[in-house]
Formats: sequence, C-alpha cells, structure tokens
Amino acid sequence: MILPEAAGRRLRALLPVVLALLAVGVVIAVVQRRRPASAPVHLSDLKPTTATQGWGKLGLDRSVAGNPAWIGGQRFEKALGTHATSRICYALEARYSRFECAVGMDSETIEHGTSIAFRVLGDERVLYEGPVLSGYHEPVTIRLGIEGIHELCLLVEDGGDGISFDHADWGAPRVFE
Ligand SMILES: [Ca+2]
Repeated sequence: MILPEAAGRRLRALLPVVLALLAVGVVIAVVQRRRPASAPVHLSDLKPTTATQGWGKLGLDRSVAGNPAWIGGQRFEKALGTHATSRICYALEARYSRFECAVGMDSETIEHGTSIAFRVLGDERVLYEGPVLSGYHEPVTIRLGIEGIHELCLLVEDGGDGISFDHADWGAPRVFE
C-alpha cells in the first residue's frame, strides 16, 4: 500500500513528464493548424494539351506581346498571356479540387477600347462564364471547384467586337489538390 506522502512524491515526480507531453501536444496542434491545405500548381508551369489563339504565341508568365503581365493596377508574376479567340486546355486527370485565378485585359492594349470575355470549361461543361470586359478594370477573381475534372479549358472570346487588340491575361492561374 502506498502512503499518501509517497503517492504525492510520485505524482510530483511525474508532473514534468505530464507537462512535457502536454507541451508537445500543443506544438503539434499549432503546426497542423498552420500547415497550408496544399501548395498551388501554376498552369503556366504545365504543358497545355491545346493552345490556340487568334494572334501571336501563348505568353508564359508574360503578356501575349512578351511584356510583364498587368491587369489594372496589378502585376502577375505567374500568368498566361493570350489573345482572343483562345482555347488553352490542360489534362488534370481529376487530381485537383480547386482552380483559382484573376482575369482581365492586359494593360498594354486597354487604350484601344476593345472587349473580351472569359470562360472556363471542365470536361466541356461551362464552369464559369464571365461578363464582357473592356477598358481599364481591376482583375476579376475566379474560384471554382474542379473535383473529378479531367480536362480544364480556359477560353477567351472576342466580346462581340472582333479580336483586334484583344490581349487577355489569366493572372496566376493555379490548381490545388
Ligand atoms: Ca474584342
């Protein structure tokens, strides 16, 4: 039989161990809470399966004219710079759950007063159909669920006024697991 005094000594001896275990638990909980859900994969780092456009060549992290990509007052280090009418597709094979980007006319041609419109297709189904954009505007954010999507296609249309000067940017187009 353990006397109360001996039991107290034993408990006091165990106290540092208990406190250490609690501290480890708190640290693990904090680290798990701070860990990001998943790192983004930038589409400008992937090879598209299709890349067609009405003028020029697809700009990777650049505008279609080869300049840094700017939409309104925002510079995009990662971007796809293209030109209406455009269709850029990626084989994602259902590996990702979210797509995010910001779109708009590249600042290099806004003074020409032309219009464009953005669309996103997932396995040929319309996931996003944006308004017609023209002139100076801030980036328009797109956030979509793409769970189960095998092929993601980014489309730029001419906005109804032809394709002249339709320099279109997909700002930081990225997918997440
Ligand atoms: Ca146009």
